[in-house]
Amino acid sequence: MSEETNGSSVAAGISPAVLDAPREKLNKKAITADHPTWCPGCGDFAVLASFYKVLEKRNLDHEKIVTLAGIGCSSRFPYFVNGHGAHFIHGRAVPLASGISLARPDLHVFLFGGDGDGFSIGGNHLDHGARKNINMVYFIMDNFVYGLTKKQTSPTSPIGFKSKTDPTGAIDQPVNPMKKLIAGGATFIARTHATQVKHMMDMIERAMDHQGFSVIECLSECVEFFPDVFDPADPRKGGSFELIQEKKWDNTPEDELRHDVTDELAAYKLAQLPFPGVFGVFYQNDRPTKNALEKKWIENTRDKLGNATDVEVLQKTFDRMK
Ligand SMILES: Cc1ncc(C[n+]2csc(CCOP(=O)(O)OP(=O)(O)O)c2C)c(N)n1
Ligand code: SF4
Ligand SMILES: [Mg+2]
Repeated sequence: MSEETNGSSVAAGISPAVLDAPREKLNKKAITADHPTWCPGCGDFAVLASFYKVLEKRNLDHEKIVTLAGIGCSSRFPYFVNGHGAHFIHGRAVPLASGISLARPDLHVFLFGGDGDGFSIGGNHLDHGARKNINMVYFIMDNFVYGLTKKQTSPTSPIGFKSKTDPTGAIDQPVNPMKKLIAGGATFIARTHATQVKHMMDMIERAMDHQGFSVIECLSECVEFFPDVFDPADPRKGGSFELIQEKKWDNTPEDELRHDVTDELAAYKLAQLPFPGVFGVFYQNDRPTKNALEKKWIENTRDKLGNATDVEVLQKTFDRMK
């Protein structure tokens, strides 16, 4: 167990003997909460199933799992996971998750939401979470529509999409999620499809293993208000699920053509491809997280103040303001 884990557990009044006792392997029954209330056939079911599978596979400590969300059909996610969680204000899940991640680095912070939540009302928060590189996994279930509020144009709706807000068809240029995330400074950026469970699981695991602001855009169909829109990337519906071929660094001529995930410009080029585009990891970068930088800054400050406690550091800061 890490020092951080011990520290927060002691603060929470839990004896280390209890935490170090052998525990049962995490299973689906333990992490399943309420019965999902999505429409039958909604893509979000497969995302939840993949998430359960990853939690089971990775056998995370149950009390370390936190799922957070804004508002939307997709944002109901935390209701269905038995763990710490919150269904927060529309578009404001990134700031909530940021505070939790910075204050409790021992927790696994997972954020779920929709295209409206992430790219419209929460678009600005997304950019700042990304540039600060705050450690979390943010899974965006993109259905190209506002589902919960019954079919308004979303920031990812294609031009021409007829909705309650655009009865004659959308006229605004949609957001390109991959370009927005690369430009924003996210350090792990991937794209997947809700019909491809193995691929979704792989992307979630890689995002979890990355230290920093990890975002996955998942095309997840709203069968009610924008059916069949993702069929062009679903092989069972005649489409093609084209994977990014990542460099293997094996010095072969084929490798020259493969994608270097650390190459920002190459990631932009992939993001330019016409719909349905390609799937996999677009970009990954090992820039220091705000969690690590802030921890160092706090330690230095404490050191300068003669190993002061948190309360003493705070008091001295207030004293300086007088
Ligand atoms: C501050 C605020 N503005 C607007 C709303 C209304 N509202 C709720 S969910 C939503 C959009 C949901 O779309 P999305 O995030 O794409 O999620 P989906 O339902 O499609 O999964 C809106 C506009 C709200 N609840 N709070
Ligand atoms: S309205 Fe659409 S996004 Fe919402 S639960 Fe139904 S199918 Fe899913
Ligand atoms: Mg949506």
